[in-house]
Amino acid sequence: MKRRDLAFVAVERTHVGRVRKLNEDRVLSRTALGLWAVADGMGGHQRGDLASGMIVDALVAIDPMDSGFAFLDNVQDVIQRVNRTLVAHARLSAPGTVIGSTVVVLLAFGGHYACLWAGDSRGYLLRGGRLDQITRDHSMVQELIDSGALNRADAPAFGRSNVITRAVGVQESLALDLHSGPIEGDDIFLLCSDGLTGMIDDHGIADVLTTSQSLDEAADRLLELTLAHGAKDNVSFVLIRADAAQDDTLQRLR
Ligand SMILES: [Mn+2]
Repeated sequence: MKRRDLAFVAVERTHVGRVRKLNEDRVLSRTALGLWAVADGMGGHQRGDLASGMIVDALVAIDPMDSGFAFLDNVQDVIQRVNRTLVAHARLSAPGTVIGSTVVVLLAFGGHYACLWAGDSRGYLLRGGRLDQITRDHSMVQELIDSGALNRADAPAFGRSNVITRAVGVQESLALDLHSGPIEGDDIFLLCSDGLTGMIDDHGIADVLTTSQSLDEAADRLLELTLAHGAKDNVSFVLIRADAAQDDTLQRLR
């Protein structure tokens, strides 16, 4: 079997939006390492940008690993360490202080991906023209949908759409969810904060991704569309495309 090498291209955008004064979202793009992330500091909480910034800073410091397992382990450790630091920090602050952030991370290693998350920042995969959400929100809305108390169709109109049930920095023990699988050539991954998905539905996102000529164009259009819809929240995302190297290119390189 021929070995297919993958190369990645990524673009990212982060914008304060049209209503908020502070951008508490942070994005990370370390394409050479195969590591990308979006963190959304929790609005309404004190120092949300501190929490999202700490997550990204910790991921910036990760060294290359020689196995996918070690890589994933390391990323999980780093986020758990930030969680402990934030929880300890909050304890030293005024009672009731929470310094939290959502996180969604994508790792690529040896032709496989792993997506880790906590909260309602999402990961999507566009493959063969079809967009699938590869994360599951840790939110009140998602829990109500899962329990059958709320129809998915009614979810956008549901008032407490911003209430999340899991985040980094909120509880002593943090469970990060994980979704993983093989990467195929032309796969496009999207990591985003809820400032994007709160303004554009999955069909709208898929339409932009499937009709843009480049990742840059897709990113520009996603941001423009979000702003045109009112951008009530900070909006941040990373688009990552996997390109399969051509066999003849590999031949020449060898
Ligand atoms: Mn948000």
